[in-house]
Amino acid sequence: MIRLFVAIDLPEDLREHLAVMQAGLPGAHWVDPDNFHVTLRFIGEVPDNRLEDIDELLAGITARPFDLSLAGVGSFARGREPTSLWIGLDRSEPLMALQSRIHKALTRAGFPSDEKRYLPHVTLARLHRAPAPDLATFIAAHNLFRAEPFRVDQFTLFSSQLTSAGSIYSAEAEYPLD
Ligand code: 2AM
Repeated sequence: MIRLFVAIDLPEDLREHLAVMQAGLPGAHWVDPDNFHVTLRFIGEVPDNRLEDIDELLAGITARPFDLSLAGVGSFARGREPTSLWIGLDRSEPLMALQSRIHKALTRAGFPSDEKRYLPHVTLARLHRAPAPDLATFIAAHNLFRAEPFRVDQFTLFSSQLTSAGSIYSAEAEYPLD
């Protein structure tokens, strides 16, 4: 089996920009900047022999390149327990259209996903018992964060290996937009 997801990679200068923010929050397990990405669609565990079908399906998706801007900070929680800290993105119609096309194609091909509303983000940290006041302070301090727009001219199929040292992501294939 292979664990897969589809995502947009970030340029190196933006990774460095985000890495500077990774400090000053107790309970934060900071994501390795090499692993920063905007997930478009989580696929999950599939038999290795489905990789080719998924590759073909993704290669058939067409879209024009577009610009994206990272802006704002937020957190996800399970119940009252915060689980992750993320950087948000400005609303982008081309991003939502690309996500929807990929999501529908995969669902039609028999790769289901959770039905949660798509909220694009870049995960900065996983949280384990981060004290609520510290999290609120971090979010307030970084809430006005805004980066220069970057050009999205491809998307990527990643595999994810779960190890005791964390997830290792590898690019399996890249799909240019043009
Ligand atoms: P996250 O960063 O918000 O946790 C690889 O796991 C990528 O797929 C992560 O970016 C993760 O988002 C995303 N993802 C989306 N749904 C997921 C799920 N049900 N399980 C694991 N990862 C998921």
